[in-house]
Amino acid sequence: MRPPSLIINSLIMKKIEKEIIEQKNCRICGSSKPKMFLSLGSMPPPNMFPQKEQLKNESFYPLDVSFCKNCGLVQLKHVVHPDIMFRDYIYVTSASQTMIKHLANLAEKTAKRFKVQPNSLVVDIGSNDGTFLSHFKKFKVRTLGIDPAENLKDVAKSKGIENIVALFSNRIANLVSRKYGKAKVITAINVVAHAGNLDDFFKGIKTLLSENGVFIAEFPYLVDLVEKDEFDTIYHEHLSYFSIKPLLLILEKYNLELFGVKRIPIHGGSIRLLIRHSRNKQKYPHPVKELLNLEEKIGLYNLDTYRNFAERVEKKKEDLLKLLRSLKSQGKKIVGYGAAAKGNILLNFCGIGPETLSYIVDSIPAKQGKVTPGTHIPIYPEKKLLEDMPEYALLLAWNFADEILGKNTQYKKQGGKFILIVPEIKIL
Ligand code: DWN
Repeated sequence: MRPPSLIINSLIMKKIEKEIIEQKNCRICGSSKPKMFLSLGSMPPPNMFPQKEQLKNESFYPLDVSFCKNCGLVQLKHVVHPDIMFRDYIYVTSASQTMIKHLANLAEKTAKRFKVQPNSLVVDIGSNDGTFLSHFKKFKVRTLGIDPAENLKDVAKSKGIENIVALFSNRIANLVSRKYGKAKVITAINVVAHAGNLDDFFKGIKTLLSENGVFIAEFPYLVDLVEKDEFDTIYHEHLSYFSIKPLLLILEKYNLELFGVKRIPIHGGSIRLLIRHSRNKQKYPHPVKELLNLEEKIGLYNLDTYRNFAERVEKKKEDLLKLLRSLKSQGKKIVGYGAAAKGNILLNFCGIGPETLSYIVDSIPAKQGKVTPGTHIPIYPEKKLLEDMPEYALLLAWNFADEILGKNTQYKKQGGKFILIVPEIKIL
């Protein structure tokens, strides 16, 4: 029998029949016709920074968001083929000290709380560059990454982490459990929202998770998205925008239970879920009930909430463009800080190009020297900010505001000002 990695790669290498499909039914409850409440327009996937020769033929895909009245799931209306978005992936988990510290802390807490033993198997789905799993090495566990990005396999390997190049699925879960055994810990940090087939994903968790194992998932929380108008976190990679209620439906379907949940500040506000094989039909723990009540209270199961959100998004766009136009009319120079995926959503949705932002500075070498998808704003290393001293820097990577403002005190001392957009537009 061919080793799993060869079979797995053939899964990835199959030809892309259709670049984009319409998600007609709800991806959790299957009820037809989720209601569209916001369109951000058509734009390239926000992590696809074009090479020079691609500038004239970038692919633009619609970014329309719908709400399922039946189960409450907020989801994209269209699904871009995962191979287009993830096979050559420019985002790396190690792009910020904030994220590195966050993951180191999570690894430490997980290893201690769930008493992982030497030789226990820890699997990270969406393992990216291996940053997270590398923090488990000191616990002498066996680690395995699963990630569709071919370009990141060697980066992970340089950290001593083996990545299987594949999208997680029940088939991959079977291959892994046959070759490596069941997992004591499975993690998925900013991954579940990206899963094209949630049934197949959770079937895979059920297959791979050992009897007393734990599945730890983290992803942006819909409460934060709606309460802080974080519309730029809506992008082609994020197919689902979760509240707890619809998630419980799919967990119960696969006899999995949510035994712990916690709100955390990372990425503009996320939740961390502790999931295991159902032990008894126990009712939900108190923190789960608290969040269900909160979701009900702020109207997350009601279409009007999203219609009001959409109105606020349009208003934020108008207000930002008015501010930028006024600064430009005063002859001010404005640049962007952080060529983040969310920043590319904002720029494309607002039609902001090099006529407004002269350039964007970013710490990731792979992004420097490129231009932003769809808007073609040139990207430079961060040091250009102090060299050039533009009057204003639009903070596109607002989720790392503390870290970025902290490292740019000299720019502010010399009179530079940051423009923030989340939770509201303000100049610092
Ligand atoms: O789900 C996802 C979220 C979690 O992260 C991924 N699918 C994609 C990614 O979105 P993103 O591109 O918005 O991620 P970041 O890490 O929020 O982007 C931050 C950008 O800012 C990076 O390009 C790096 C840059 N940066 C910088 O230039 N200087 C970041 C920091 C902290 C800095 O000091």
